[in-house]
Amino acid sequence: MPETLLLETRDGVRIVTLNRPEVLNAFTAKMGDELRDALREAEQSGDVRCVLLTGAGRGFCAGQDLREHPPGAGSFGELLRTKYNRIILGMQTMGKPVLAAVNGVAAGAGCNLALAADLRVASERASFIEVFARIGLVPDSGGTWLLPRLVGLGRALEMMMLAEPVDAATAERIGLVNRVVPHDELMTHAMEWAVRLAQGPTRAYGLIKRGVGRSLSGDLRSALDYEAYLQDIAGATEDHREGVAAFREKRTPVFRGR
Ligand code: LHQ
Repeated sequence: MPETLLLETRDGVRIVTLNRPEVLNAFTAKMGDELRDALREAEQSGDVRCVLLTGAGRGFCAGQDLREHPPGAGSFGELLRTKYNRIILGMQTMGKPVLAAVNGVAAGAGCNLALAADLRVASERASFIEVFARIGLVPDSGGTWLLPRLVGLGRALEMMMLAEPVDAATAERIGLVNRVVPHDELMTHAMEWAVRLAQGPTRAYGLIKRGVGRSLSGDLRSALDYEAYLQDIAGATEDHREGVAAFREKRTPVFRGR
């Protein structure tokens, strides 16, 4: 049993709750290891077809626990390479959808953790802070790559340099989150999407992630080639056959993630 996370599986959704609410779920090395393991396990588990990441208490995640890793305590680069980077890549390369239910403040690496999810549903109490410059650091955990792609260069640099909180309504307006919902309804709304995704064509979702991830750093010709390659894989899945059969029979498809 992890010490810093709560894990639950419902309707094909693995709910991963960061659970250090007294410090707004700030990251320790232990939490980094446990989250990496939880993501790996979710990826491998046949019972899981969607991951939902959220935080306990009033915060989503306040980034690195500054008490555990004060200035001079060791190499930041090493900490990033061995903990954070693996989590971010684990989420982005997982062949299953990852949804973040952002319940409160998401700061520093915690903000970028939310950005590394495929979709974000936010409480109206959520806020996003690329807090790094406040303490003389640069955004890490994928922030420099993810944020400009989500909100554009100008807004990304504003968030990174001024390091001010972006409230939920603004986050929705600039495309930082997909939906904002009343705080008390956050998990209901997030689970609606998560269950829908868990019942979807999992292999196709994984291939969509690969295609979009690759296209962001290539040209149109390469994207077209890669789409053709991915479509051969998707076209050979059981879910594709089921989708077409359901269309012909005028019924709802039953996808099995195969
Ligand atoms: C915390 C933390 C925290 C410990 C709140 N640590 N206790 C990666 C690798 C290598 C090196 C460095 O960095 C990284 C990535 C990073 O993430 S760097 C960025 C680290 N994070 C921050 O700088 C954020 C620090 N926190 C804040 O600025 C505020 O707490 C925010 C704006 C998140 C929320 O403000 P409030 O809502 O006013 O809450 P609060 O400040 O009162 O926090 C509540 C408690 O949580 C408080 O404890 P206390 O015992 O006083 O009640 C805070 O000390 C604690 N806490 N963040 N990162």
